[in-house]
Parts: sequence; C-alpha cells; structure tokens
Amino acid sequence: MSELEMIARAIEAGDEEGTGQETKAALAAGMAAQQVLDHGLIKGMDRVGERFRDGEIFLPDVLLAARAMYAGLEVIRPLLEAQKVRPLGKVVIGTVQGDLHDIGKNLVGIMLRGAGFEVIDLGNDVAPERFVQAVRDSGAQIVGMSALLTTTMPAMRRVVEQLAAAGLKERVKTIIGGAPVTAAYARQIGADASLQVAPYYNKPTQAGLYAHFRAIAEAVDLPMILYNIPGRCGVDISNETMARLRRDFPQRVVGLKEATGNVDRVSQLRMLVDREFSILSGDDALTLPMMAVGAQGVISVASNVIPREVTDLVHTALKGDFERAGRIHAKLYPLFKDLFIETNPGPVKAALALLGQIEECYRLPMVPISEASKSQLRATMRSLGLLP
Ligand code: B12
Repeated sequence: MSELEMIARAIEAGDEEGTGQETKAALAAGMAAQQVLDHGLIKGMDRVGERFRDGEIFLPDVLLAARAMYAGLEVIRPLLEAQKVRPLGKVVIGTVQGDLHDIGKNLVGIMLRGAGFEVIDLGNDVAPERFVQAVRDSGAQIVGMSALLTTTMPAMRRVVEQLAAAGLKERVKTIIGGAPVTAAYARQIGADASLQVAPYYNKPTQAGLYAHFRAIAEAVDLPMILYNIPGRCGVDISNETMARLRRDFPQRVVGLKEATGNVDRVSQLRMLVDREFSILSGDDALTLPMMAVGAQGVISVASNVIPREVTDLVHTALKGDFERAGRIHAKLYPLFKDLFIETNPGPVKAALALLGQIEECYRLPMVPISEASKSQLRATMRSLGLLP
C-alpha cells in the first residue's frame, strides 16, 4: 500500500496519531507537501464525506476523521507556510454563520499565509457583522468566506450586502469557497447586473454612446441595463442605438430603464428588439401605460414606500388583467405623483422618514423638501392608509 493510501485510510479510520505518523513518513520519503495534502489527506476526507452521505458512517465518525485531518495538517503546515517578510496584503477569512466546517477554510488560510498574505482568521460560525467589523478594523483588502452546507450559502450574500451597506464593498475584494460554491453563485451574490446611465454633461453623439456602452460590454463580465434619462443626463440614447447594442451584445445588454417620459418610445423599441430584452419603466406613473405597449416592469421609486402594491400592479399587468391593474394604478397614482413633487429622492426620503423607516438626511446639493410639499405628501399617504 502506498504512503498516500495509508494516510487516506488513517483519516477514514479517524486515527489521529496514525495520520500524523503517516504524514511524517510520506514527507520523510521525499514526497511534496502539496502531494501529501491533495492525494492523501483530502482524498481520505472526501471518502469520509461519501460514506457519510451514503449513511455508512455517522457524525461522530466524521468528527474523528476531522481531528485526524488536523493532525496531518499540523505536520505539513510549516512547509506550506513559507514566511514572506513583508505581507502582500491582509485577508479576513472565516466560515459563515451557522456553519462549523473549518478544515477547508483553515487550509486556505495556510495557503494564503504561505503566499505572503497576513491572514486574520475569524474562525467558524461567523456572523455577518463580525466580518464587516473585522474588515473595517483591519483595513483588509480581501475578505474570504467559506460554506460547506447549502443551507449556509445565503449567509455569504448577507455578508456582501452588509459590506455594501457599510460602504466597504468597493474597498475589499470578496472571495468565496467551499464544496457547494460555484463560480456562477459567486457572481450571483456579488452582482446580478449593472445599471449604466447615459454619460452626462459632454453630450456624446449616438456613435459616441454606442462606443461608450460597447466599451463597457467588452470590459465587464456582467449583464447591464441601460438607463435612458435625458432630463438628467442631457443626452438621449435613441431606439436605434439601443437596438444596435442589443443586437451586437445580446449577453451583455439585457434591458433598458426608460425614463424619457414618452410611452411611444416603448412601442417603437418593442418592434426593434427581441422579447427577451427587458424594457422597464423609469417612472412609476408610466408603468402601466408602458406595460400596455410592451414594457415588462419598472425600476421603481414608489416601491421603497409601497413594495407590495407596486409588485401587485406589475404582476397584474404581466398577467394581462389590465382592468384590475388600472384600478391599482388609479389608487396609487397620487402617491406616484407626490413622490416627484420635488426632485427625487427628496420626497421618497421624506415619505420613508414619515413612516419611521429612515432618518431624514441628505447629501448636498439635495435638501429636505419644503413643509408645503411634506404636508401634501402626508395627506396623500394618509388617504392610502399608510399613515394614521
Ligand atoms: C468534516 C465534515 C464535518 C465535520 C466538520 C469538522 C470541521 N472542523 O470542519 C463535522 C462532523 C462537524 C460536520 C458536521 C456536519 N456536516 Co459535514 N462534512 C464534513 C466532510 C466529511 C468533509 C469536509 C472537509 O473538511 N473537507 C476537506 C476540505 C479540505 O475541503 P473543503 O472544505 O471543501 O475546502 C476546500 C475547498 O472547498 C476550498 N475552500 C473552502 N473554503 C474556502 C474559502 C475560500 C475563501 C476559498 C477561496 C476556498 C475555500 O478550498 C479547500 C481546499 O481545497 C463533508 C463532506 C465533503 N466531502 O465535503 C461533510 C458535509 C459538508 N457535511 C454535511 C452535513 C449535512 C453536516 C451536518 C449538517 C450533519 C448533521 N446532521 O449534523 C453537520 C453540520 C454542522 C454545521 N452546523 O456546520 C454535508 C453537507 C450537505 C449539503 N449539501 O449541505 C456534507 C457534504 C456530507 C454529505 N455528503 O452529506 N461535518
């Protein structure tokens, strides 16, 4: 029997002492640490996993195997962790909340140290707040998360969300791993798509707009929704430019947030693009009219205040029940209008503050809406039963 097979069997048997001895023997026989790890220790652990899955062994057996694995890892750790003098950067690493599997995470920590990184290991069952706090305190450039259970994978998304909420997402790179994690999942929790507003101020031609969005499509491996809002950007992405971008980059250019205020634009664009291309209203008050001529939904301001009602409106229209959708639209219309009584996002922030959901704070040049606007908004919200 080969030395590597002896290691794998010692792990399977949960033999802590034996695994350490076999690992030492393999190294003494001249085997590389990486080989011992991949074809001895991890191989044994994989077999344990399979047998556990098939009900041949039970949790205590797996626990013993894990202990044996650690005994082997301790032997090869110094060889994997060749110390570098100046750290390449800092990495915060941990196993996500609810998950106790830490062998893989520890291994990654060892590898990263070996590659010259300073590793701040938070252990296992780490709450999202602790990841965020550690990133903030340490100034780390990378955060690494591990999950071995499909049920704990969503915790990774929560960490990413909380990093974003704390304004740290742009500062750190996030890497995730663990047996059930795939590249697609990683992409999915980081970002589903990007919203690309038309470039404002320098008023590019249609050729310039096409070149601008083509450059993004070629550089960024994510679908994008273009945002056409001439009132804010001073430039209008024509339907022809939209259709050309969709034709040339069908995987990247997947939708449009249409905020020209012109329903006829939607009718025309629908004839130029395929059904898979999402046309989304950029104005709550125009969601229903636009959906009547081929839009599929809305990127909504009002949904911050009345998410259920806006969802109901869109689903009803998507089902083709325009009579009921019309009634919902009519009921919500005064709020849709009042949320633009002054420049967005002033009114929506005021509305959420009235509901006690946020503190009203603005970044200049945005300022609180006037008292007159606020009392009109309050009256509308009362009439909808949102306020007593
Ligand atoms: C050991 C083990 C345990 C030990 C963990 C001990 C410990 N200290 O870690 C104990 C006994 C505690 C345990 C408990 C449970 N386990 Co368990 N366990 C395993 C087992 C057998 C091995 C995992 C392991 O360590 N592999 C070896 C390491 C080296 O591999 P790895 O973790 O995948 O890491 C590598 C990569 O994924 C990657 N990686 C990992 N993390 C990261 C992070 C980053 C940033 C990066 C870049 C890469 C990376 O790099 C590593 C090196 O290549 C697996 C089966 C398996 N084959 O995965 C089941 C397994 C994960 N467990 C499972 C289950 C169901 C459980 C329990 C729910 C059982 C129960 N009924 O109680 C509990 C859950 C406890 C909890 N809340 O977490 C299931 C999960 C099924 C699923 N789809 O969710 C598995 C798959 C077994 C099975 N086939 O059913 N388990």
